[in-house]
Amino acid sequence: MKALDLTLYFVTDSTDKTEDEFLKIIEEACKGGVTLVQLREKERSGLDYLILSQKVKQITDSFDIPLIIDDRIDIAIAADAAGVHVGQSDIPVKYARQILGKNKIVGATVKTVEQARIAKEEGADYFGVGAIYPTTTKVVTILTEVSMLNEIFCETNMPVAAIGGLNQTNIDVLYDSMADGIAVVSAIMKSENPRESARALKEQVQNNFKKLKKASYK
Ligand code: TZP
Ligand code: MG
Repeated sequence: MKALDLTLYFVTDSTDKTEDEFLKIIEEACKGGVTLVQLREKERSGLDYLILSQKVKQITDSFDIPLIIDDRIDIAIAADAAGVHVGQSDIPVKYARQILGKNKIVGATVKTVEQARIAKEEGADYFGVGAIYPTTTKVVTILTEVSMLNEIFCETNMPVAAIGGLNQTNIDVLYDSMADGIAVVSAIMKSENPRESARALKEQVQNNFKKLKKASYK
């Protein structure tokens, strides 16, 4: 398994895009330097999800970027993705880990310290915490404070990606946080120039996030 890097986690949404447009955005995002890609599809049949994930994996593989599949362990296995991301109403981390084995990535959405402790104990590799800001992406979520993200990190010492409504104009709220990076949909997916948006976001995170700044001093 390639080392997990949450600096700029691109979560995709193919809504309102042709397949060509969608795949092109993923390629551009990879060129811009995203460090992890998650294919997040809510409406597709198993077959469609699998075929799309195979196409996306061809792209991410060519940049050596791990591909995570949202919700569906079966699709992650069939596509030989790097792992899966599960929420609180998906298959619990315990079973995802059991099914996927120790060499795949299992990410979990957590909003409380209790959820984080359980997910860690069950074998999660990282947490997604949010929504930090309201989001226009279709998701059932509630706002989660940066202070909660910090608490989750302090109580579990796990890698944490902040998510929800994040873009270049508002991620300063995370500069002093314990986040290892950001997960974004719209900031890249809806950008006029996904490559440049990815590049600029990554630079901003690397230069300003407390944990990443420290890492680069080593
Ligand atoms: N989980 C919490 S917020 C969110 C998910 C999947 C959507 C984030 O999308 P955007 O467009 O970056 O706000
Ligand atoms: Mg889910």
